[in-house]
Amino acid sequence: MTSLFDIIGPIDPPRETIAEGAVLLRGQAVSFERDVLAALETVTAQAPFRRMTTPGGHVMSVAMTNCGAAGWVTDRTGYRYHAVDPQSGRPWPEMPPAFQALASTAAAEAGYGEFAPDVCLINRYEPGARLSLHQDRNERDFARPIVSVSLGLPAIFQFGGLKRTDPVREFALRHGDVVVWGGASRLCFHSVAALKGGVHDRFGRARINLTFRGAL
Ligand code: MD6
Ligand code: FE
Repeated sequence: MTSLFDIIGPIDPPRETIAEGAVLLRGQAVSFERDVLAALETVTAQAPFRRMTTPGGHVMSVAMTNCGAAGWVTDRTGYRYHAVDPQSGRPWPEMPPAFQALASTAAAEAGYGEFAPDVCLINRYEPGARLSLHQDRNERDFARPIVSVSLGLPAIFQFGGLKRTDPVREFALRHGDVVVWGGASRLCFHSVAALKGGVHDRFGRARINLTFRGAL
């Protein structure tokens, strides 16, 4: 028998603590969507998405760009934040006001007041793209949270512990969901499973993830 659950899909709580210091806010970005999409177009016109190379020599399946005072980059020499886009030789585009508003509103909602990010790393996943297990540890201090916004196609986010071998829990992140992540879980290992196919009505065959950081 078909239940209402089969028709409308899973019902998630609007707010879920996924680990100590990490909060998942369902749909938090939806009301910012129009302005964020317009700002994203401005940023990517100046600093297009590109697939970077890891220090180990692999070309990443996720395409990336940045805005803000610096950008996260990787090449054969390592991972780092850099004030200049290596592709254009110019500073990264400024952080759009709509991005700042979304990040600080979500951080405050999650209990991290006064969060003013200086960097936004923008990830684009097309079907098959994935992000392998990693920690975010290129930022100067780990006291500040990261605000992570999911737009477009859904993805499975895998969240582990402080050791690479710790078990992971999985969370479906859908359009508009925001994870605010800091405190005791700031250095937890995490990954994104290979994106499934599909078409989103505004973002097409892609998932866009914005991660706002205090990096400098
Ligand atoms: C993504 N996110 O969701 C990849 N890192 O596409 C991350 O790697 C990430 O969401 C640190 C904090 C939050 C994140
Ligand atoms: Fe990460």
